[in-house]
This record gives sequence, structure tokens and C-alpha cells, in this order.
Amino acid sequence: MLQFDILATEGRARRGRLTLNHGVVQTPIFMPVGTYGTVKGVTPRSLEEMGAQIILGNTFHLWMRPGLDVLQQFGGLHRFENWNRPILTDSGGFQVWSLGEMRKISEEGVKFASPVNGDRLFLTPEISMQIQTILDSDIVMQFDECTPYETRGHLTTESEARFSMELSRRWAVRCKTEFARLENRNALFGIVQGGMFEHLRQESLDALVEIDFPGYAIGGVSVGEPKEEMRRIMAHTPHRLPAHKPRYLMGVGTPEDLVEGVTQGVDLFDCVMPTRNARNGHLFTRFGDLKIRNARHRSDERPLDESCGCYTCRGSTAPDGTVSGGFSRAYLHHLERCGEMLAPMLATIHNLHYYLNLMAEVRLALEQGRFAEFAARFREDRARGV
Ligand code: PRF
Ligand code: ZN
Repeated sequence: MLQFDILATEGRARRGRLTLNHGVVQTPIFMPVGTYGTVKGVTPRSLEEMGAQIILGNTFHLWMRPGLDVLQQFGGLHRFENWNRPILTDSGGFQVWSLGEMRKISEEGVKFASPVNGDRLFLTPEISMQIQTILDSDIVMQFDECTPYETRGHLTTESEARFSMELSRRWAVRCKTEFARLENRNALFGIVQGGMFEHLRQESLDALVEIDFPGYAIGGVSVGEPKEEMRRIMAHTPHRLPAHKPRYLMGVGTPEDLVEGVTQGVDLFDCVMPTRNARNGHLFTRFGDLKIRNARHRSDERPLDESCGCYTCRGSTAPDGTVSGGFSRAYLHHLERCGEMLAPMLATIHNLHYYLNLMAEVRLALEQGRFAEFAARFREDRARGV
């Protein structure tokens, strides 16, 4: 079901190997987001070429469309989306949270109107486990309530954060019980909540460790808080989790956040940033970020990132072995301006490659005991600007 081996450490940072039912994942790793059973704009073959080892899916969206009958017929999400490597699915807790005022939370679960057709729906810890069992996800997330940074116009208070965290804790128990009843052979992760309150996070963490999960996530960050608050929680929680189990920081973040997360002992990350930003013409490079729609790129013959080995930057290899040099900034700028489909496709390939390669470089640096130097160089290069 799940095995986690730590191969090297440096400070709080770890280089690990996570063995799941559909394959092995080398950590630290970034997981591309495939909400509706597709990482938007890229084929699974392209994901494999970029070195993606595990991708996300969303319980909530896949429950709405295509629906459980189709997913059951296909024997799970892997065959349906034609991806044969590991999959992690989020429980629906965060996606229901994103509906805002459209939902009603009780002890039992969350009532809400379907954003697709307005049907009244009810999601509970048990239903989330049942759906994720049908999906056959390698990593199943507990159903939780993501504590918001602000509640009805004010900063979430300690007692509001406590109530939310304790609810998630009770839901964690129900998830574990249902997961066992379903005889699910994959791995269920608990999610630490507690808002911006360190003592609540400690309580949440202690309770989840007591319940006992094969892995733990840190939820409730990157929910609209200032960067310093996020960094404070990132410095507080990960290293307090059991050392021999995988740690997953949910929905984070920028390249700088990932390197900071690794420094603090995180093993797994996911975020829509590389894919969503690509579709908005926001590209990540070794020397900072680049907005391809900007007129300064209009006639620039250089690739996005000279040091990048992705298809967009490197192009293709001719029969005689010569490499074409890739797509120029001028051409990508042109595609963007014309609203061509190829623009977001090439941008997504580049951004995902950038994130996946950054983590590959992090893993190598950890293996060679030079992660601290790597991180310092990384920050310097990124701050330089394109
Ligand atoms: N809970 C769940 N999914 C999530 C989060 C959470 O707190 C976050 C927080 N950034 C992202 N995705 N279930
Ligand atoms: Zn590239």
C-alpha cells in the first residue's frame, strides 16, 4: 500500500522514495494538478517526458463529471484518463470550501448546490472515502474543512479556528473507519489544520498522529494569508510530523515556496500555479518570471530559458542529431496575441518542466549533501530577473 524510505537528509530536508500501488515516487516531488482527470493542455505522454511521477485528481469534480457510474465502469481513474503512474486525489473538502456561501457545514458533512446543475448534494467523510475508493487513487486524502484566513470579513478567530480544526479531527476518525470498512488497499493521509495558530496546529498534529496515518498533509495554508504568515506555519509544522512518514504541503506554491518547503522538511507539493499561470502567459525561468504578452518579447529570438531542457525551449532533434533551438519568445508572444491553442500548450510544457526539473535538482543536491548551497544559488538566480 505505501512504503517510505528516507535516502538522505540535510538539516530538516529529506530525499526519499515513496512506493505506492501504481509505482515509485522520488521525493521531494511536485505533483501536477489534473482536477477533471486531465492536466490541462498536456497529454500523459508529454507529462511522462517531463518526468512527472504522480498527478492529482479531484474527488469533487470527478463526482460531478463524469460521475461514479462511468468511473466505476473503467475500474478507476488511471484507466479512464490513461495515466499508469500514481495518482493522489483531494477529498473535496477544499473544493467545497471554495464554493464560499453556496454551502452549509454540519457535523455530518457539507450540503451544497451542484455548481454544474444546481442539484442539492451532500458530501460526508464516508462519501468522500467511497468516491476515492472507486477512483482507486494511490493516495487518498481525508475529508477536512480548510480553515479560511478570513471569516465573514474578519480574521478567523482562535475559537473559530479551533472549532474547524476539531471538526476536521473528528472527520479524520470517520475517514479512517470508512476507509478500512471499504477494504481500500491504497494509502489514506490525515490533514493538519488549525489556521494561523501554532498551538492549534500542534494539537491537530498530535491527534492525527494518535489516530495513525501512513502520511500527513499540512492544509489551511495559502488561503489568502500574507507571505510571512505562510512561512511561519511552514517553519512550525512539517518537522514536527513523524520523521519516517511522507509530508505533503497542500496547494503551495511559487518556486521559492517549494525550496523553502523542502528546507522545512516537506516531501510532496501540488499547486495550480505552473499550469494556470501558463495559460495566462506567466512563465517561470531560472532568472525570474516572464510575461510573454509583454511587447518587449515581440522580436526576441531567444528561448524562454536558455538553461531549460523542455520541448518548448529545446525544440526537436533532426535526423542528424542537431537540435532546433526551440521556440523563440517572439513566436510564443505571437501565438499568445493570436489566441492560438499552441500558446498555452507550449507554456504549460515549459512551466511544468521548470517545476519538475527544480525538484529533480533539489533531489540531486540532497543526495550530494549540497542542498544549502543549491538553495542559496537558486534564490540569487531567481532574484536576478530575466
Ligand atoms: N485541504 C484540502 N485540500 C487542500 C487544502 C486543504 O486545506 C489546501 C490549502 N491550501 C489546498 N488544497 N483537502
Ligand atoms: Zn523550457
